[in-house]
Amino acid sequence: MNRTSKISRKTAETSITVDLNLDGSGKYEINTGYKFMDHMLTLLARHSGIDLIINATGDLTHHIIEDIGITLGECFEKAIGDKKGINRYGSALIPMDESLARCAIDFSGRKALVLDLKLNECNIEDVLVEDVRHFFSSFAENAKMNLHLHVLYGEDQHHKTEAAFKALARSIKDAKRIVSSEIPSTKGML
Ligand SMILES: [Mn+2]
Repeated sequence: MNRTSKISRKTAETSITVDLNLDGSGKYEINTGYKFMDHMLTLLARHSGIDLIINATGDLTHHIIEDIGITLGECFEKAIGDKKGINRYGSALIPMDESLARCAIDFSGRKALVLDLKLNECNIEDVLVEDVRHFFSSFAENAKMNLHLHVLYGEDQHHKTEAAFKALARSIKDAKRIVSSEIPSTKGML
C-alpha cells in the first residue's frame, strides 16, 4: 500500500507544495516563511511519524497559513485513501512544561472541529493566534476529520500551542496505523 500524496496549490495569493508520506519516519523539510509555523509543523511531522515536505510562499500571513492548512488537509485525505485497515481514531494527552493539551480525532470523512486552545489574543512569535486557530480549522475541513483539540490549562502561549500540535501529532500517529484488513465502519465505507 502506497500512502503518499503530493499536492501543489497555486492561487493569486499563495503557492503551496506539500509532499506527505503517512508511513514515513518523521523526516521533514518545512519552509513556510514563518519561524513559529516551521517549528509547529516540524513537531507535527516528527511526533506523528510521517514524512513531510512543505514549501509555502505568498502575500499575507493569514492567506499562507490558511492555505497550508488546506493543502496539508487535502494531502492527508488523499494519502489515507479508502481507509482500509486504518485504526481511524486517535487520541493523546500531552504536557509541555506547565501546559496540558488533549486531542481526539476521527478520520471519519466529515469535518467537525471543537477547538479551545485557551490562547490570549496576541502574537506568538511571528504569527497571530487567530492564524493558528484558522490553520486547525482549514486542516480539519480538508482532511475531512473530526478534530477535538483542547488546551486544558497553561500559562505560556508558545507552550500551549506546542502542546496542542504535539497532541494532534500523537493522535495522527495512532489513527493512521494499519490494524486490520477491514474498513472500520459498520456502513462498509468511510
Ligand atoms: Mn518550542
